[in-house]
Amino acid sequence: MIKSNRLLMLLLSLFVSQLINSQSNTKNPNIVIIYVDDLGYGDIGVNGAIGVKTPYVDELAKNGLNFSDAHSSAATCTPSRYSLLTGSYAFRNNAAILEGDAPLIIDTTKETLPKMLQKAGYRTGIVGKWHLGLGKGKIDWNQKIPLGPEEVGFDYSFLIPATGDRVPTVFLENQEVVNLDKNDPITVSYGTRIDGYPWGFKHPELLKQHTDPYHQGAIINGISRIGYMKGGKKALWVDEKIPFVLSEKATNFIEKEKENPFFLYFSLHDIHQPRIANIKFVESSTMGPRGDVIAQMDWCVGEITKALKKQNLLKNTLIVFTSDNGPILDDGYLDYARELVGDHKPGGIYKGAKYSVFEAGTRMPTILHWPAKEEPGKSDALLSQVDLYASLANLLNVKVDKNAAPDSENHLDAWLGKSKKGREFLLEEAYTYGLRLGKWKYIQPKDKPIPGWIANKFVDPGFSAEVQLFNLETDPSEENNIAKNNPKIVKKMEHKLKQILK
Ligand code: NG6
Ligand code: CA
Repeated sequence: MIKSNRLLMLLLSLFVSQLINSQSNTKNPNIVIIYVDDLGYGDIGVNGAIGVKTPYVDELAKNGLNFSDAHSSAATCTPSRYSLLTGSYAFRNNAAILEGDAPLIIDTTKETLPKMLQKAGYRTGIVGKWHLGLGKGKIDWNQKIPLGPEEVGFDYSFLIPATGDRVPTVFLENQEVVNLDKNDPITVSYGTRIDGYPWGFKHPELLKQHTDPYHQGAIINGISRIGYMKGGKKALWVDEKIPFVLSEKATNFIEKEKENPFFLYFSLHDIHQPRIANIKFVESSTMGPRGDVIAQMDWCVGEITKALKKQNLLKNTLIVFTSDNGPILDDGYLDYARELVGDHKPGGIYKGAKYSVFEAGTRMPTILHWPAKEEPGKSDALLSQVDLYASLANLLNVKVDKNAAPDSENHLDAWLGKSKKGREFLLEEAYTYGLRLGKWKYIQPKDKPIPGWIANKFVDPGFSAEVQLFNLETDPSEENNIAKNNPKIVKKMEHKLKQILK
């Protein structure tokens, strides 16, 4: 009797655990976007990286889908992030690289990607780089900042406000400076020089890394930044610890929200300058600082996958791993990165880099990992990050608000590997426009000079006074301009671009 009772209990508990399992498989997935800063197509192991190993990212690719023709919407940060979160092209809002005290550029009356996910019952959080502006005008860093991630749709935020090379170099948690001492208030200025932290051009002896004329403002932690700053001494971040702080905040969020479907936008800063790897990663690549911070970024990715595994959530979490713009080599700071030594190609076989309208400017390393619903493999579907909004809304059966996401197309089947067909046309925003139509790549002519500050020896912005057309099937590195031989295609692309920009 006792024995049969036990058997019954055992069967019952098996049945219940089956039920729970099957429920967790049908439940809406958690969504994690790991957004890396300035990581190039060729900078990860699975895409041919030579100078650095990225085992955690490679593991995601092995068990997920690795895309070879997926794009950020622009070749710089703010525009790409703007498009990702609003489903709208950056040119519609003149979104361009912002200074550290710029106002919020997202319209808070409109639906955004995180707001759409909140509608679907998600808890939403951002940890890491923001760079979309804050507040309405002059920011008082000593109060809660009135406009930011919360008004854009994030329930929780822990931010690097702009970039590592811009002041203020402090974290914000839910729009308040972390560790602010009221007796040492923060002032930030991007115009007038203010006394406070010494200035780079006056005190080169205080610098760990020498730099160009544009990064000569406040020296903090031995690095002179863009902009001037005073106060907030206890709140200053330590660059070398950023990856640990961010990974901890991100894994805490996962732990806290494990019972809900959650959306985590984990926005890393590592590859962006200043690159100052933690000692744990120094010399972990053969490429100097730029390779070391790629290894550091990979470690952060591992922290996320481990945290999801620990909570038994990895299987039903949809992870998108990608980057905001192409690879940047030495840009400002003389960090003596050796990224071009040996065969490592930051942009893979593609031409250009960050800022460039050539393919490497926007063709991003992109992996989608969702073991519960997706077969591992590779895809060459033409996709843009601007489409994640509509595609995720489709996945969750949420209606996108009619005033929102005007440029976002639903390509869920392509993102999940069920179809090889992505976009017909794809816009690439840089200092001019690029347009893709299948194998064709059109570049709008532009005869303006290159902005002074990007005219360094590593940046080829890719525009010229002549119209350019490339056949990427036979010429993936955009070497032979065949516009003259293909007037019909050029016309078609010109026409389409005009239509988009109208
Ligand atoms: C540029 C900065 C560069 C970097 C970039 C933003 C100069 C010379 N260069 O203005 O250091 O901060 O802005 O990069 O000032 S992004 O990835 O956030 O777009
Ligand atoms: Ca970037």
